[in-house]
Amino acid sequence: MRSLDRLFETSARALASRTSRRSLLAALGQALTGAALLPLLPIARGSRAQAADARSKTKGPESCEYWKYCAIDGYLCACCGGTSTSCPPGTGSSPITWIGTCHNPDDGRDYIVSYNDCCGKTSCGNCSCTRNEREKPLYRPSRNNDLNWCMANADSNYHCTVSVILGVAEK
Ligand code: ABN
Repeated sequence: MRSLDRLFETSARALASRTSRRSLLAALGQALTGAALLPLLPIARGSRAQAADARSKTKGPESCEYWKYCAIDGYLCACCGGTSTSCPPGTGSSPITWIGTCHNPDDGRDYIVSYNDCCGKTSCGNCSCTRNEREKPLYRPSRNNDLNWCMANADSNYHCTVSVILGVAEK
């Protein structure tokens, strides 16, 4: 047991003679700085960016849950070769439309949105989306959106619907 004590004492003294207080403080400082910088490593930021990307895909222009579609009734043009604001090639926008007011959760504002039908081809059939917020039943025809807004076009075939922001709704 005494020889074990002596062994530890000798090695502790040898280490103390080789290590200064300054080098001990420097090592401690490096360890603390490293720990503080850990959350900034790209791995952490990458995983957060991936989660945001996945969220935007489920609630983006090809999803019926997208905020701009709150009063839509039709096929989403974003799933039919167009975008949420432009008609697919070979179709034209209806001049008469349905108007809604939708809340944008990203900036907390309400926007006036026009739902134009795209006309000139038969029904697209992709991404059917019927939300119709604040719509009234069919017996109030002027407040009902279950209409083919292509009725005034030369080719009244309905293909899909776009949603165009007209402005911010004033309170
Ligand atoms: N506004 C889209 C639509 C077209 C035809 C019939 C009902 C709704």
